[in-house]
Amino acid sequence: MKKQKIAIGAFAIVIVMSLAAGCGSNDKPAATQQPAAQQNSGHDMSMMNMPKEDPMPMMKDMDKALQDMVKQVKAGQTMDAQRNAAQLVSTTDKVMPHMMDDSLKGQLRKAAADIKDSVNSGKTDPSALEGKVKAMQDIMKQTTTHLQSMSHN
Ligand SMILES: [Cu+2]
Repeated sequence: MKKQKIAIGAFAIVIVMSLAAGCGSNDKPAATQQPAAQQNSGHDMSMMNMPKEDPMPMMKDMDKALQDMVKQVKAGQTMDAQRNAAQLVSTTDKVMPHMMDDSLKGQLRKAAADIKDSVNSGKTDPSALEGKVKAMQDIMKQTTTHLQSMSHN
């Protein structure tokens, strides 16, 4: 009986220790990464007050929202299409602080807003939307190229 209790006690200590170690190892990389990121952001990033995050996944989210939205408009799923149109605009807003080309920013913002307005009007003609989607995709391509010209650590 006593031996069993000791064994359980020892087992519990091992679990607690491994949990503590797990937490510690999770904290450490985050703590050591931050000063490194600040050092690397000595040029454009700090000047522009950019959020310390990679905008490339945002471009992927934007592309996905756009593609899903097109499918939903074609399928007559208006509510879902409107949700993705809103998503499209909000990802655009997230990417904005990373862009340093005001003209391109304006184009991107306008293209996303045009699509959202069109989808929100409820009577979206898929063929009319096609032109706006093509314009958006073209601007997104330019944005990706623009963002790749900067370093994001
Ligand atoms: Cu940036």
